[in-house]
Amino acid sequence: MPLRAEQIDDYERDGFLVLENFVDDEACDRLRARAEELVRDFDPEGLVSIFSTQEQTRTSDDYFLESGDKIRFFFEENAFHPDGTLRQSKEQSINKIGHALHDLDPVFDGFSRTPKIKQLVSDLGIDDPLLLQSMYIFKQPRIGGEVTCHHDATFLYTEPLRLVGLWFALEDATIENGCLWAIPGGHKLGLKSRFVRAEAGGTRFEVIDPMPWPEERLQPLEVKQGTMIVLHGLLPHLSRENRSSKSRQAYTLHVIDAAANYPASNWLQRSAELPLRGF
Ligand SMILES: O=C(O)CCC(=O)C(=O)O
Repeated sequence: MPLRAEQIDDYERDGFLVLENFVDDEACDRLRARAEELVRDFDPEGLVSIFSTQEQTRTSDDYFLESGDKIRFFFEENAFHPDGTLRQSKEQSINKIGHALHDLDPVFDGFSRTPKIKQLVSDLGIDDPLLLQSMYIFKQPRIGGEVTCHHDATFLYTEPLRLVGLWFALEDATIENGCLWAIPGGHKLGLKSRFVRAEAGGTRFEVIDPMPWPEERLQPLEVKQGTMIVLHGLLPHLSRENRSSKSRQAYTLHVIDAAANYPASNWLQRSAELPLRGF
């Protein structure tokens, strides 16, 4: 069903849209089960690539930089004891899987490429969509890390900016287990920074506007499983730590418009073997 005019107005005013019951429980369960299988089959031997948006330089290793067209696993920052052993089971230590699940895994492909999502993206004015990035985010019980305030355009910049983030709640998301928070209307504040590949290797932030985010304007987006939150590429949002005993699993998909330029300086790049595709 196409978006109603008032929903498009809300999206343009607030920079986000909360669509309850967008996916059914069966689809959520299927995706959760597939993620569980992928983690079960993942052998972490020799790999300690810890993801934290607080300290991006740490992740500027090849494993992260080459993950744009792969299925790769990133640990929670607090997953390890000082001696390098895991605090919790492997299954409860992974922060996220990224960044090409939607192109490389049939179950994720099927979840991501539906007529309903295609219609929604078209309603939001993305005429020639390309599915750029996917992430499965676990927000693990007790050690689920904070994602500091940012907008997605910092990481997935296009000229002009044509970026939509789709965030699917695969479990109920509450303040307690680390739901999203967003600044309504904050997408009108303009681009703050870009996360780019550094000339000397690795990555760096290119700061455009050093003003801090008006975090006092953040509002929690507590949602039920099956809800999809649409995020404008410039919308400031975050999620806090999860200290609760429940995970808060979510799947995100980022869509750009083929008509916009995707700079070679963006951190996330694809090899010629796996070009971006639409729906
Ligand atoms: O799911 C989360 O905790 C944060 C996700 C997020 O901010 C993003 O994907 O940009």
